[in-house]
Amino acid sequence: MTEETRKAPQTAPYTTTNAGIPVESDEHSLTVGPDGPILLQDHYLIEKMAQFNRERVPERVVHAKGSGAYGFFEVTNDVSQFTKADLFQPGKRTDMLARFSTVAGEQGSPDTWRDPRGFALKFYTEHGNYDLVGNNTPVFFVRDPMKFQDFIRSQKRRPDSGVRDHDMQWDFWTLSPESAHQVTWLMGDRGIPKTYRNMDGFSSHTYLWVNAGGEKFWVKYRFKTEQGIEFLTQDEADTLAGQDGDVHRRDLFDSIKNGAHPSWKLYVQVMPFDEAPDYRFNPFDLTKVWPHADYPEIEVGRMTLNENPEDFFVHIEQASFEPSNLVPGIGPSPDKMLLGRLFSYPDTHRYRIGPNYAQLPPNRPRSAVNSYSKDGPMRYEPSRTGAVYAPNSYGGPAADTQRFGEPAGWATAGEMVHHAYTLRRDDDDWGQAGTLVREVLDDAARERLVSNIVGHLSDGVSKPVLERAFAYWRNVDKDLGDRVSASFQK
Ligand code: HDE
Repeated sequence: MTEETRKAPQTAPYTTTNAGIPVESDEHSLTVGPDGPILLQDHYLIEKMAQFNRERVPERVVHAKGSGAYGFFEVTNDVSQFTKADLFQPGKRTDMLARFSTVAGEQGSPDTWRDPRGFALKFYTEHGNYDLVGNNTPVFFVRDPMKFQDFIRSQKRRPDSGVRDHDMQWDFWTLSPESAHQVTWLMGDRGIPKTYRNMDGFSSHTYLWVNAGGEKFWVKYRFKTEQGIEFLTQDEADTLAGQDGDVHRRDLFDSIKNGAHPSWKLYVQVMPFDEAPDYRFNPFDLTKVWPHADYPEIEVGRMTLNENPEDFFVHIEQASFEPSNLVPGIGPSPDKMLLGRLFSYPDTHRYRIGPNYAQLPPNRPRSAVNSYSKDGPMRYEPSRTGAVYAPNSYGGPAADTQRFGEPAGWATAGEMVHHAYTLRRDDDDWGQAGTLVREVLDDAARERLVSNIVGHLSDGVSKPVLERAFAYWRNVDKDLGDRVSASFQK
């Protein structure tokens, strides 16, 4: 006999198993007598334990801690002369999903650690999902995907003690001078935004845009926060890390719940296709920006986040962003990092979520899917094609290059080499970082930069690495390096 100790309120639904069968008890397992052994036939108990053991999927190998919301993107300026992508056509409004994140921390890590922030967007366009998976900084630490794995390991935990280690971080950075521009951003005020709502988002990479006439342009995107840029000092961030590790997650959720819908204006810098070969910086090098004096910002539209996820795991943890999701009118550039990412993201999703991840609610396109993919673990949608092979004579889908054109690409030729980019006139690793320090930061921001660097370097960095760090900062800016070094002579 089973016994219910608490009666369900009349309005509440009755509990069922995963198969919808009414259960006999929410609180007591099925036993032989009140004290007796548990029976294997208590299927509901076993289902509960087994389900619990499988509640987690692997966390993202980077960007594990994040928050997200749904919203929409609306076009406010006519950029159809540059791209035919449907989401950027005049008058268009497109539903979307955004996820913001820190990079190096795990799922439970504090939101206020110094780190770049991910700025991942998925637009549900008429021609499938367009994903723009950027950061809150316009540049990155390395420029070749070969170094990404090493870079991330230097930022994560040591294999022996399992703790993070500033010596590893500075060792890698100072041996990789291309990191200087991004590390300058990171050590400055933008390294800890006040909330996810108070930061800008960048494509970081250069992308290719193609208009209806087939003309090509190179573009960089920037989403400017309409809440204003605000940041936390190191002390404020450290205090918050102890008090409320989820402060940014809470802020985003509560703002949207309370009707304060955060928004960002999108601008692009557009470079005519033929200007790339002679531009003074390599326009595809992810450690460089295009100065606004060379390529001014052009308004495109506004994104607004107005809907919290109904279930965090379903909609945010399982959200799968991939730079390979490019729609007609948008293509990749020769940026080596971007090309590496085209492979890496769908690969991680197949491992982390499963091969049918694209069918889950946050990832499911809102336009028709007529692919020839079929079956596999946890398949949810039936195969949509009448015929399961192509070509076929039974009316199955057929690729339509007449309508959508050839893939957006560029011509290329040359020997196969393992080599760095060819240097341009103004290409060096320190120049743009130095300009940021001297021309963008004011005195107070420079002071905080010095103090943040010194604080970071004071935490377990070995003598030889420390010496290299002084040289690194002197290369960025002589005065800055001298000030950092002087703090250690006191
Ligand atoms: Fe990522 N990155 N990344 N990344 N990245 C991932 O994908 C990777 C890079 C960025 O909210 C992973 O789904 C490689 C640059 C964001 O779900 C993984 C390279 C930029 C997010 C991966 C890069 C980013 C990720 C981990 C060098 C800014 C979170 C889990 C070639 C422009 C997306 C996952 C979200 C996540 C690989 C470099 C941004 C492992 C190989 C540059 C915002 O696939």
